[in-house]
Amino acid sequence: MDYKRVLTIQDISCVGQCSLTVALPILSACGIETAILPSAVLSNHTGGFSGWTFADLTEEIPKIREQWEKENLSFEAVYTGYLGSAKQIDYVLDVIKSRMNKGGKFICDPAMADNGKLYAGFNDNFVSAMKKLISNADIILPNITEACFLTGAEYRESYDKTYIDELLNKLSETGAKTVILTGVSYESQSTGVVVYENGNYSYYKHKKIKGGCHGTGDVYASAFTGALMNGMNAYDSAKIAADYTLSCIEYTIDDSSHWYGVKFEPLLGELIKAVGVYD
Ligand code: PXL
Repeated sequence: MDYKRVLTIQDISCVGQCSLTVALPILSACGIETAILPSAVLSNHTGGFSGWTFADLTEEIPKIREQWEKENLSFEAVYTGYLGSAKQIDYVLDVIKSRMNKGGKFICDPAMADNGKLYAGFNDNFVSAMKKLISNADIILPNITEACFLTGAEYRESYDKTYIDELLNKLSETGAKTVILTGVSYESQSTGVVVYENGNYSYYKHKKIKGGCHGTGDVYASAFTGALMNGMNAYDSAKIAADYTLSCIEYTIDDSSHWYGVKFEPLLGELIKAVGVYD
């Protein structure tokens, strides 16, 4: 397996097991050199805590890009997650255009919403900027809420295959080449991911655990990127990421004191094995 350098652009939530504190260890465990570009620094994430500090790093991004240009530092893939401002999105696109190797993959997790609502601090302006970002992506990993904001589709708690197919068609029209739609559940005991690529849909269904955990979208996108960078195709990467995320939720769900994230670290060995880092 080649040794690859990936850049991930998302926030540092100092506490809370999301974004860079999840992406960096997961990608490293997958044997990938991981460079980071923090979009913002928060004391903790915004999902469930009563408050947080927020230092926006938007204006650092062009300076960092210019310095990387001087050093001729480039990346085999760029994986973006939670971004700090709408303005930042143009800067992120400049980084990708300038620093991603030819033939590299841009993987975009449009992390901005869940359960029918935008995360605190995001607005329509941010959604418009995110639409522009996904139109440049090779692979996008929205959940259903994000898919609705990105396409203007109505958000529904319960739905059928026709609704999901229409959502996927609309998402593919945005310009992203491959769509991985997460959290697609047609029955109460199961959930899964739909992989849409070259006009074909594949559904990977797995057990559903009652009560969600925070940060699982970031665990999922990071494990997906790790598997993909190890040469797996999109469907196998989506499946490995789903199995790993499910294990993390099962390992955490009974510990009510751990409501803010999943205990993904003790299960990294499982992911390393599935991805075949040592094969
Ligand atoms: O997990 C997504 C995420 C990332 N970063 C911050 C967040 C959230 C979700 O709420 O608040 C700061």
